[in-house]
Amino acid sequence: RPGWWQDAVIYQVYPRSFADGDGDGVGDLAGLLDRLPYLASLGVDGIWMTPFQPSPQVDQGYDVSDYCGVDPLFGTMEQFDKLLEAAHAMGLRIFLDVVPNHCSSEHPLFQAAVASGPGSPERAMFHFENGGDGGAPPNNWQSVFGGRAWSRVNPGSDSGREWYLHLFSPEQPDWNWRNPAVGDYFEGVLRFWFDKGVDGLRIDVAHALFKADGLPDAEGTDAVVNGLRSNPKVSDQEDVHEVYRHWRRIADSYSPSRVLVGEVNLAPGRAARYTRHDEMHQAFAFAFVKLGWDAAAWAAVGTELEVARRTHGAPPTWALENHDISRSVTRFGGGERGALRARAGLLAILGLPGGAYIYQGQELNLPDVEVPLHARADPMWTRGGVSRDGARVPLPWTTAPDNTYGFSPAAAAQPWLPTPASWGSLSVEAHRSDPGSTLHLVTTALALRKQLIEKEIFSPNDASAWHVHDTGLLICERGEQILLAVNMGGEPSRLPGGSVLLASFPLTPEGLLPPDSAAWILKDQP
Ligand code: TEU
Repeated sequence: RPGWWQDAVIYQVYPRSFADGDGDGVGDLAGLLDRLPYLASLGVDGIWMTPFQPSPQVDQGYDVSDYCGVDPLFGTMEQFDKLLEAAHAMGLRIFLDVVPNHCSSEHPLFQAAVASGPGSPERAMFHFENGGDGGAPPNNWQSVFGGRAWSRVNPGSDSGREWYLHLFSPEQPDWNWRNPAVGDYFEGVLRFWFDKGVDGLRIDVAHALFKADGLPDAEGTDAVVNGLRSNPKVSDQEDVHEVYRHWRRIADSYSPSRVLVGEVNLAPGRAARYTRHDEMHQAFAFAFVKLGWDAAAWAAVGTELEVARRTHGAPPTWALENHDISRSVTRFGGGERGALRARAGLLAILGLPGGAYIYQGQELNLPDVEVPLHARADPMWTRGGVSRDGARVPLPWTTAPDNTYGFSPAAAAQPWLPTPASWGSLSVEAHRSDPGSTLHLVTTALALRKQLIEKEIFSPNDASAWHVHDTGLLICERGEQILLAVNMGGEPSRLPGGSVLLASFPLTPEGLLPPDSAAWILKDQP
């Protein structure tokens, strides 16, 4: 179907926490292959896999040392080929993560850059700069994970005035995109995976590849608050768009159905510029991903996204969760109420016009886990920031009272992050046996969504108009025929006229929408 991605639903797989095939406590390709039928039965259009390429795993694979391989921790290239074939046979598309802003400090090109010294072609592929007097770094930029964005090349040596740039941890040196050799290198990476038949690529920190010319200091507080979003010197530089125009031509040269989706962590108006007709196909609606349970904020951001859509043409790409943020159950207040809200929020985004991404475990309404300090693995935490581990705990598949809950084949295995005692009751098995579960709601919503798309009641280019009623009822009018309602107020709420197609929680006997619930409504036709 032309433009299939515009209203596709993609399921994000975080391989190390999805399913463990070999029993070492870390998820892998074999585990994922085994569980593909589960993903097909959900009714999603495809999956996005976060990195499984060879990596020292300092940032759980976002420190890549070989862009065209498979880390033995996750399996082999033969297994990947098999996975791709099996997914395609089930009608599931496969998206992979490409990390073009930085690599691992163990990447052969960075190793060669360090070994070869100033002036070498390898050095020119990264940002090596001389610092100032008295051990001052080249500028005042801060790393997203905390501390400065520069590390010494030879900390021990007296002549060591040289530094290299890393927006994330020191083990993740930034590529220098002003050097065309870097573009050539990544063109090879794109072609490698597209040649294999991969359907889409998710582009990590897509807005940050180019740094301001001359690497000037950031002004005022820009440098010290979270490096990326707020430091205009390292983000959203105009030159980056030429890269995506080029990548779009590469994707199109394979087929008009190959997709690029950007992790563009910018305000809606700026992020939408990355999805102009000749650039990427999608960019996550980040402004939305960060929202709490707040009707006015949803309406304001929804309206901004609608303005951006009208200006740049591409429908938004909705998500409420990913592996970097607190899970929606927890963000929306936690406990029973957080669970109701997360389920309502998910139903709402699945009804909005555009594409949607579901993060693994969202269909099980998993909350954040309070991971014990000694078990935390996130480099953001190690370097003084918040821990993202709580949203990365291995999925519970069964109610088996061991510590893996069906994640690992061996009951004795220790999952790489410990699972809490509540995990069994949140497992796929538990959801399957409960007709009112979130898993059933998601499956029903995805099937209904497909029907509404077929009947052209849902079109990805539908306009949306957002309102908040005094009662805290959020309404999104979608196109001509649909209303999406989310009750973010404290009382059961009357709904605008129409028939309720699907609700996240049963209506009251009076036909009111209970608090913390959402509904898809087909308007009464005049
Ligand atoms: O995330 C980019 C990014 O901006 C995040 O680090 C974000 O600022 C942070 O998680 C706070 O929410 C991508 C990946 O999704 C993330 O897992 C990686 O750690 C990061 O890039 C570096 O590759």
